[in-house]
Formats: sequence, structure tokens, C-alpha cells
Amino acid sequence: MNTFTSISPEEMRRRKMVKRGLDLSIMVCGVRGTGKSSFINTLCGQQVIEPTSETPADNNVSFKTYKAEITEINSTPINLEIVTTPGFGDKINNEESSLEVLKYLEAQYDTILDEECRVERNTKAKDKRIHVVFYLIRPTGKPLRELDLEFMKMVGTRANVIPLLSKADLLTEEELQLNKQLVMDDIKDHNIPIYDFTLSYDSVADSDYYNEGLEIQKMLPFAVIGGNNVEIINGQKFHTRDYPWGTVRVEDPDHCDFLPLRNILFGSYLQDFKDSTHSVLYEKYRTERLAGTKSKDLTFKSDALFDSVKRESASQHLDISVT
Ligand SMILES: Nc1nc2c(ncn2[C@@H]2O[C@H](COP(=O)(O)OP(=O)(O)OP(=O)(O)O)[C@@H](O)[C@H]2O)c(=O)[nH]1
Ligand SMILES: [Mg+2]
Repeated sequence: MNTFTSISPEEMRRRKMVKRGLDLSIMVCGVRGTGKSSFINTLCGQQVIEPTSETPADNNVSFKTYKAEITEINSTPINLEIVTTPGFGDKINNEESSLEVLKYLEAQYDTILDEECRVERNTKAKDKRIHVVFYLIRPTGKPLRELDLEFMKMVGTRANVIPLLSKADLLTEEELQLNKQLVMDDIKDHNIPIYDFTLSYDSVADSDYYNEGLEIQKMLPFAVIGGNNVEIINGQKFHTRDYPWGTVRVEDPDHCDFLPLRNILFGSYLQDFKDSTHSVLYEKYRTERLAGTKSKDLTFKSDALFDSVKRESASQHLDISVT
């Protein structure tokens, strides 16, 4: 008996997928000390980034890429690429920070577009488009800061932006819910285009999909905790943070939204993030470039957007103090 007759077509497909794996690229952004490295290490279940290894000498935004293979029993491995943005928000005047990130995202689109326009394409060209941008917000209990608004408004036009409220263990349950509400009110009031989980990029999506999306929308911004320890509790492995009063379990849905977020990212929505990047965000960019309304070196469109964000933020008189 050979392999082509002894195993089912489904098993053959599964084995091939396991061998090849799935590719996913994420960016994790936020000002210094928001818990980005801890979040990434917890998400990947391994130390991908050493703490405090990323501080740039000159406070300019730079881009660093890390790779991690996410493997779970009986599932297709995910080849995860993680881009971080050391230096983001480190200056006294941060107007350029968000623009630098936007430029980086557009540069990845340009590479694909330039390749598409060639007569002879390089079929091995690497696609480095970012599928999800996680933006970490400090748990201040206050509305968003100008930089947060500016970043999400600008970057949301070119990437699937998902806001995260980091260090959720520093807030009580009531404070957390209030902080989530303040963030979402700001996002709605400023028409910030974060990822919409109720939209579908798939022709088989039905009302169940929409209802699931609505449930996820209610969790936004996802409250996350970065663990600094791993413990086995009642036979189950958890990332934890220990305090004199007890232990915070990152993967416990009663403690934060980390587990649903991880399942959404690596499970139910992985393909949707990729489809949305290719069919909606890249397609829009491509149309703008080819129609001549957007030049390769970021001209009026981004600048006009940038100005409009500044105007809106100024008129809101936001409290920009940091705790
Ligand atoms: N209480 C609490 N502390 C956290 C959490 N995540 C990270 N920290 C702590 O916050 C500090 C900064 O965490 P990092 O993960 O290095 O933050 P970062 O955003 O990568 O920092 P930079 O790379 O310097 O910008 C460290 O002392 C972490 O232990 C969290 O969820 N809760
Ligand atoms: Mg870091």
C-alpha cells in the first residue's frame, strides 16, 4: 500500500500544511515601557525579545524583525514574524513617529506593487506586508493621548490596527471597564479606523460570523498582561505575575483578554487579517498609487491626514499626562 491510498485526502492535506506552516506578520507598537516585549514573549510562549534590549541610542524610530515558530499539538505551525518599533514616541515632539511607521508599512506595499508591475516577476520575492498592528496603550484610566489618536488614525488606513490595554493587572475590574469605555469613546469620536471584527472577507460568512464579531468588538481594547513567570497551576500551564496578595494568571479569561486574543490571532481570524490586508488595504493603496493620487514618497495624502488628526486632537483638549 502506498501513501496515496493508505491515508485520507484530508490527512494528506493536513500533513502538507504541517510541513509548510502558515505565515503571519505582526507589528507591536507603543511608547517605551508599555509592556511590548513582555507581551510578545508571552504570546509566543518563548523568549523572543530580551527585556531592555531595544532602546535606540538616538531616540529615532527604527524597525526590528524577530521570528518565532508557534507550534501547538495537532495544529499547523505558524511562522510568525514580529516587527517592533524601538524609539517610537521617545521624543518630546513625536509628530514624526507615526509617520515613520506609516512609511514603513507603505514601503512593504511598494515592494509588492513594484514586483507586480514587472514584466518578469521574481516568484520568490518575499512578502513582508504586516497583517496586524497591535498598539499598546498604557492603563492610565484616562482618555487617549494625542500620540495614540494620531498613530491609530494614520496607521489604520494602511494596516489592521488592534488596540490593546497593557498591564491590565494594574487596574481593578471597574477601572479596567471604565478605561476600555474611554478608549472606545475616543476611537468612535475621532472616527479611528481600527480593525472591524464584524466585517467579513469571506463569501461563506454568515450571521454566526457576524455575531461572533460583535462579541469580539465588545472586548476592545483587549486587556492584556505580560507574564514574567511560568507556573503549573492545577495541572495547567500559565504565564503568571506574582504579587504578595496572589498570582495573576495571564491565560485565565477572568484575569484578562489574553487567551481570547491569542485564539483570535492564531485561530479564527488569522486568514481574515491576511485577506483584509491583501484585498482591502493593499488594494486601496495600489489604486491610489496607480491612479496617481498617492506618490511613492508619501505626499499630500498622509500630510493632510496628519494635520486633520492634530486639529481634532487639539480641539478635544486631551489630558496628556502620563502615570
Ligand atoms: N504589572 C505589569 N508589569 C508589566 C507587564 N508587562 C510588562 N511589565 C513590566 O513593565 C516593564 C517594561 O516591560 P517591557 O515588556 O520591557 O516593555 P517594553 O514596552 O518592551 O519596553 P521598551 O522596549 O523599553 O519600550 C518591565 O518591568 C515589565 O516587567 C504587565 O502586564 N503588568
Ligand atoms: Mg521592549
